[in-house]
Amino acid sequence: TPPIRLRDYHQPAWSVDTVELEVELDIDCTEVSSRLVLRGAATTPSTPLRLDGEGLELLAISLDGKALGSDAYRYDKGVLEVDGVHDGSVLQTRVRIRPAANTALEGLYLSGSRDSGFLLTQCEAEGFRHITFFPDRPDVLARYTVTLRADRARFPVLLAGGNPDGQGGLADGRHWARFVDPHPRPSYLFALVAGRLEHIQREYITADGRPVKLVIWSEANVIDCCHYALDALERAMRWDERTYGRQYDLDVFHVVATHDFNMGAMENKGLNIFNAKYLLADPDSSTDEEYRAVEAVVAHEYFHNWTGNRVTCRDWFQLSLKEGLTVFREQQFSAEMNSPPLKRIEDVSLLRRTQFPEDAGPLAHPVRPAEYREINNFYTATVYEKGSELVRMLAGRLGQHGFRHGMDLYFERHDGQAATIEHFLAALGDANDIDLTPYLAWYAQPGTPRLHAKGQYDPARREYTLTLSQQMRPASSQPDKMPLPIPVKLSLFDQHGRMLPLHGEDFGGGIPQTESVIVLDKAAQHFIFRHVDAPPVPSLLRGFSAPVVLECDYTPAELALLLTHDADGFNRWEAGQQLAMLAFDSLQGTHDAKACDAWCDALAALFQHSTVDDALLADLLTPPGEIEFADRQLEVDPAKIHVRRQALQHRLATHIGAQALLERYRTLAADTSHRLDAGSQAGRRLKRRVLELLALLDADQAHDLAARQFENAKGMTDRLAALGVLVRDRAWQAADALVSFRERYADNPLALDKWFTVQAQVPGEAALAIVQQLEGDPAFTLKNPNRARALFGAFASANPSGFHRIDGAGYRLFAERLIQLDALNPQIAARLATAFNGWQRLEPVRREAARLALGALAQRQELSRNLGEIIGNVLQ
Ligand code: HT7
Ligand code: ZN
Repeated sequence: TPPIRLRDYHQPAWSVDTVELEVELDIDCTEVSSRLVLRGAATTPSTPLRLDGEGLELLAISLDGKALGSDAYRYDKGVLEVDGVHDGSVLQTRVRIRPAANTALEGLYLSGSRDSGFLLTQCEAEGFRHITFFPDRPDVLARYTVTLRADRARFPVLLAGGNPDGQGGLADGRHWARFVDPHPRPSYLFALVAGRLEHIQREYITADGRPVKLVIWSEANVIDCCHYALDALERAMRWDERTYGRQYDLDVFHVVATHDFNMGAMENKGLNIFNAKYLLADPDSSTDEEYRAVEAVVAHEYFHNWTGNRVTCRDWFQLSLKEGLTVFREQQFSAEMNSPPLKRIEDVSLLRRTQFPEDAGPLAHPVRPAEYREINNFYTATVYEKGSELVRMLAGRLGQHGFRHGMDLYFERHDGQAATIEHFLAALGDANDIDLTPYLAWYAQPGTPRLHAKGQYDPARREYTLTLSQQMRPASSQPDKMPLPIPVKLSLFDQHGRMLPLHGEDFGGGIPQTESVIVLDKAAQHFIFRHVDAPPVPSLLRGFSAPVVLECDYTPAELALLLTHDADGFNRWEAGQQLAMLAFDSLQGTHDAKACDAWCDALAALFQHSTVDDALLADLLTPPGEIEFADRQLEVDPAKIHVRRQALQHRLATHIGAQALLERYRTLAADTSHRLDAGSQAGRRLKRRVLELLALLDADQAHDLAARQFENAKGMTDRLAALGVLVRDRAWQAADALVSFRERYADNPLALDKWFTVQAQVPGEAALAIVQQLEGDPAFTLKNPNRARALFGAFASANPSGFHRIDGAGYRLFAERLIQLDALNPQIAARLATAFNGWQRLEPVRREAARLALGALAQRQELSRNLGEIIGNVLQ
């Protein structure tokens, strides 16, 4: 089938005013009756109505009250075509669907066991067509009334999006509940849930004084783990009122946790559904990082109520309109709730680990893709994370108040509409009288731009000239790339690490500032700084002001100066990362050995005279990951990268010294409480890093400490950190620890996932046998996405030295499992398969092995459209 193209977009010929759904729920056989009131946008009434419908057993169909004969409609290849429809027509259908047989987790499906599990839906992007016939596209906005009927004993709780509108009993032990949503919405936001669930709830009063019932639902055994999410939800609601003036707009807000979910969560109107991993939190089974993730995802889904639901996307090419914007809003929120520099470090690391490699290989696509075959494959780091970076640049360009005005205008203009990225830029621009259309190029061009910076000091004129230039590697599909507007936030430092006031035409009048933003919008530009007494050290791209790769030939001493003195935590970390890159190069002989010493000396000094907080220190002591190192290599040997990165860390540990590490560990370990405040979290983060460094110097000592930490840990953060050290080092204490962890968490799927992951991440050749053994564990199943990701995602995407074995056995095993998984759940198979991205840059032996495995996969006839598209693209 040909791809779907942005340039082929046409408004729908028919839209839908109202939808009335009646759902007779049953695990094996559910019947869905629908009544659609149709609106003819078509000028020609003869245009047949075309509705999407996948795998539906059509039981009855009528138009304007008359049953249709088989000559009046056609149902073939996922489309129902109906003749004789006119403006105001009423189409009624009744279909049968089979939730228990649905392993793809798209449409209506069963979570958990037949006896005790519950029914739920997932409709984004195109799941509604698996439930009933409908124009299943985001630009058809309709008002929904949903009536659910089911056996009361088996399905005591019945939920759908919108406000409750009655409930009651029926004959034969059945009952019903009705929900009405006053807000027109696209079909992808439809949701229902039915089963035995417990809840916690609280009343929330909006800024306007309206009461809203907030309810979180889960299976009974984990309902006590939902309190943190409820608190986070309330924080997010207040924040959106305060920051964007946005209030919640229904009487109830339901949130449901499931262990069977393809993604993180889903923002269905009034009925959010969450992967349990991002909703449940308790100290015994969740790490500090997971607590932060729960807060972030709860906020993200809530923020969608305005950026996504009230203003939705015209078509799926505009996906970043809601996702990039909502990720940005979540990043702002999380930074405010926690620590801005730590949040920025976390987000930029994620971008570099996931989006940069995506943008550098055959899966690269613009933030607004031009075409796709399977939209589910485009929920990518580029659409989400790079999309958020683009919004960040726009927000930076407009300033806090300008951005708020722009957002106000965007909501004012497009509330209740399906909008495009052009609409968004126009609203932001119009509210500020600024033309933002040059930023459209960022949405259209794939690839990470390179920003080259070169400084020159003229002592006679006391001038420093910074020359910035941008390059894009031309991708075959887009040979003529436009220069992009690249905002570069910068400061200058003197040799003592003091910030200099910025003088010059480019830096405004008035009192000189020490930080400024210049915008490079040509291929190259010079910027002149005046009254500079000595050669300065520029701190560029502060706060990561644009999603680019900075190329600047800093000396190790200059980077060490920034690492030691920059007052901004993010930039301090960034200088350390750049210096670690040079240090890494020095270990492979491609850079001056001084870099390694400079990195180690600067960090050892910071370690001793701790002038930064513990969490930032932990991040400073962590070099870039193996994937980031690989991203800079022309030819990648993952085993060598692993060994060199270990050697780099060994050097660092040696510089700090075993004694200093041990002492710091003991000091940090003296706090045995498990509180969630920032200070306690920071302490645990540093303790883990110190233990990891110590393990490189004195393995016996570190393993003893780790074993003790594992036994005495009060919470999951310490327990998992200790287990990680033991398992990765293959310490003799690891076996007992694994058994004890396995027993302790036998009934806790989220904790068991961590048990699988920690073992799948054992570096090097040993990983494959471990993964094979874990596949045989009774708790392993490919049917559960979290479990499949915990084992195979961790192995293939997060363990480069384990997956990329030189004999290709990692690729072969993984490819076989992808085939099995594809038959069950194509979305998850396709997502996991992206682990093959970048295979073309592997050294020749591994490259050939990967090519063979991928070639064999591509030959398979039975591949889903999801997996087929990823394999086809990766092979390009
Ligand atoms: N908007 C949600 C996307 C989503 C999804 C997409 C495809 C398949 C399954 C899915 N589950 C959720 C998630 C979000 O970004 O908030
Ligand atoms: Zn989202």
